[in-house]
Amino acid sequence: MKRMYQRIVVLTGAGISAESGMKTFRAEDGLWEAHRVEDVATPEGYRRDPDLVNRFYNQRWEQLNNGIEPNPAHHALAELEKQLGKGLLVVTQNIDDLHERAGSRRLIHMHGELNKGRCPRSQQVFPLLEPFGNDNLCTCCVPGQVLRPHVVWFGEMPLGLDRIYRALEQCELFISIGTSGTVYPAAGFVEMASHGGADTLEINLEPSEVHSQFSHHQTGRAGELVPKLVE
Ligand code: BJW
Repeated sequence: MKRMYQRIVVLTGAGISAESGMKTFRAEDGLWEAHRVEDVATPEGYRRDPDLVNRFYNQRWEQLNNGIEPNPAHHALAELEKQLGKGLLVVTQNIDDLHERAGSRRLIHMHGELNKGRCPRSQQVFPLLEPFGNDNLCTCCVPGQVLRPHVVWFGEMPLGLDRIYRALEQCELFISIGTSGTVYPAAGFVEMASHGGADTLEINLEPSEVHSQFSHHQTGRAGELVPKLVE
């Protein structure tokens, strides 16, 4: 890998954290099995019932902060960063911090971060050391404003897009790992990378919605396949 490509962009989705014990979204026993997407993944849903949305994220917060660990796929990407340095950018749709815990530093959380809260007035972001609730206040407003989850819901603008688009234009290889390819703009990254002349590789348990746009495919578990790429 290091010898063949000098500039690589990796997109990760819920599937890379599945082997660590985090639930994916669209599986039969997934996160949305018991919830309507409109209720827990839209700004309208949050305005309607913030307590429901806070409970949804708190369950995941508790899970993430109690015994979940990065798996071999996260560790392999951190190792790849050691080899390639600035040549690697990991873009994750996940809001867990498993890439950071494995050692990745050149990382963009395009859909936000579970361990952070955001002031809805100033948009300032704060670390969240305890679950969401009405007592999580910002320090940028007087009196303090209740923080909302620092996540990107449907209809909101994903984070870091300028930097992501620049990296996609310049990369020689684009790898997508563990994402169903159903959510845009992330599902459109393969097309952008191909357009710029990059090779493209999908690693997933099953073909994604944008499977046919990739030049190469590896079907199976990320925890087994990603470490082999980096060897
Ligand atoms: C394994 C595995 C193992 C399992 N090994 N694999 C038409 C065209 C274009 C856009 C739109 C459109 N209609 C509507 C839109 C906009 C909308 C959208 O995409 N809607 C679609 C439903 C069509 N998008 C937006 O609103 C976005 N914003 C936006 O577009 O702004 C305007 C804009 C305009 C122009 C340019 C740029 C922007 C915002 C999207 C926000 C998504 N937010 C969520 C919630 C975040 C917080 C949270 O975590 O709760 O993000 S939704 C949810 O889906 C979450 C995920 O990050 C995201 C993707 O899910 P992911 O990761 O793919 O998970 P799964 O479960 O779907 O798939 C897991 C995969 O792993 C499966 O394939 C398994 O097989 C596999 N797997 N185990 C390998 N061990």
